[in-house]
Amino acid sequence: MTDEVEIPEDHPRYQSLLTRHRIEEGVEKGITSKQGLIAEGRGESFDYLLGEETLPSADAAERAAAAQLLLAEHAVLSVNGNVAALVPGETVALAEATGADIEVNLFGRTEERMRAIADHLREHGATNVKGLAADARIPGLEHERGKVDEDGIYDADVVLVPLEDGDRAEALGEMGKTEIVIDLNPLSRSPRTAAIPIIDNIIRAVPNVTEHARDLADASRDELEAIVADFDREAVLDDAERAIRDV
Ligand code: PTJ
Repeated sequence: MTDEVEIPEDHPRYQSLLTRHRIEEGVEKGITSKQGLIAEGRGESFDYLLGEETLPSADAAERAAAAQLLLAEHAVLSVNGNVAALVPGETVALAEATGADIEVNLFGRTEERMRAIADHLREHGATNVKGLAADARIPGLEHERGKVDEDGIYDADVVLVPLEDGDRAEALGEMGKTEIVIDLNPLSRSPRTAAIPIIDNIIRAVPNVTEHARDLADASRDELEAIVADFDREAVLDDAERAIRDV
């Protein structure tokens, strides 16, 4: 157990320290992998360069993501050890706002971590957590990493894959899924292969996609399709890269 850390809310890097603390707790609870700590450090450095705020271009991506999730026949939100530690309740809220399923899908899959994450999500209000059946495979990925549920990610037409490694993002893309990727690094392979890349911290991105989904709840299919059609993925990637270069 770590000592309980009291982070004063007026600390200039409050959000970043809180995020770090949640990841640390995730590791202690057996939810987050040690590699997840490294991923967090990488993400933090990009967030710092992006000004630790949602760029207007990322907000546009978050609105397009909401529209795409609402249009989906079967949307699935993929949850790994970092996502579970950082935004468990927020992920449940997004699933409720869009009618999406939640599936635990791990890079470093072990049955213990799968169970710990599913329990953690249930504690945060999830009623149906997929990923434990593991009765289907993502083609092209070796055994453990490729395990998915047949009635979950395997069947989905739209998948939200936050903080994903490039191989799996590519393999899911090759299965014909429409991918929404959340990743702070605009140069990373996963957002570069996504139909909708969201270059933002997951802590800000998931609640904002939910807010857009609630706002679009009564929109017609035509309106939702227009939002997706007008979305410019290249502009989002270029804008984030420019923001980092112009720091
Ligand atoms: O829980 P598991 O076993 O599925 O493992 C998950 C990790 C994240 C360890 C695994 O997928 C991995 O190794 O990922 P990578 O290749 O390190 O990529 C993680 C990406 O997420 C990097 O590009 C980071 O910049 C980005 N990232 C890290 N923290 C955040 C983030 N993006 C958005 N919000 C964050 N808070």
